[in-house]
Amino acid sequence: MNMTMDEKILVTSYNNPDVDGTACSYAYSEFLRNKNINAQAGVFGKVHKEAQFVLDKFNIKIKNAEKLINEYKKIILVDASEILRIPSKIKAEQIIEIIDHRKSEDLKKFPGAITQVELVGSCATLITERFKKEKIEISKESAILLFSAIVSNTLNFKGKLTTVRDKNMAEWLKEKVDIPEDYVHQMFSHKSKFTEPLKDVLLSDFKDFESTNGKIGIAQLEIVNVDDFINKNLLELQELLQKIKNERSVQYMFLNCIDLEKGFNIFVAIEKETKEILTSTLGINFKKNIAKTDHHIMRKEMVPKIKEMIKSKDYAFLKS
Ligand SMILES: [Mn+2]
Repeated sequence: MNMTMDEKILVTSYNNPDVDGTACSYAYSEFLRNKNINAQAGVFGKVHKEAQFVLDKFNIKIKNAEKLINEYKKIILVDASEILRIPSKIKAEQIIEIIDHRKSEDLKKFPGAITQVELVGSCATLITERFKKEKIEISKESAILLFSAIVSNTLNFKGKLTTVRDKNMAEWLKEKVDIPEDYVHQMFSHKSKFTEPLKDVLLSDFKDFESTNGKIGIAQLEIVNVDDFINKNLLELQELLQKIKNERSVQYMFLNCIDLEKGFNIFVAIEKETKEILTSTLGINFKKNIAKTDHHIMRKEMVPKIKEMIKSKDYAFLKS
């Protein structure tokens, strides 16, 4: 890649990035500056609660990309590669590089970008590997952000998408910065305390996906004490799922609640078809509107499987 000091480059992620998107933007821009490239990190929208926790706790500042975007012609996307989800102020032609850890069918839509997409647990792992490989000194701020991102994205290494590379890079980062004893518990507990209305909580990590039979809408929560949370809020959660389903014109709507400290998820779904699809895709059993797993499963793991299941059901329907 031909990047010189006088070309300003913005490193950013999706709107309202999680701790991975935030950490990668921050750290990768630092990595590039260390290589004499004029890169700046910026975030669009509001960072996730967990990311805000890390920023506040370690007094780290990251700029608002809305205010910067007009100054930049060249953009690097980290932890992001789906064209529909990139901030609207960015044009695909502006993207010169993409680093992500999820399969993307959109890479060809960024003709000017060099890309690294590798299916590790966290994009922060790919960024950390670059620091290590090129022996570039890492700041404490970048180290704690990247460490937090790896822990968060891999569900503290319990998630199925965790790889040895994630573990190795987290270990490497740990040597670079003093991490408080119960830091992970603090971070997870913080993201489990809600002060905003429950609807905002659900929408803060809601994503929809196209399927062959309408949109799949998945709200995901990663918190501690999931059982308690569901017991206390079930009625309201069901109402809100229905509401969001209508507002967002979603065909299949459900909530995936991941317990960060125990090894299970609880799903909440309100109608029959969605429950059937989840049951046949994931082998879970619903009692009324609730199903519990015996392991963690994250949205990004289940989406391709659910899409396939919906497709095969369409096919069966067409045949009959
Ligand atoms: Mn990520």
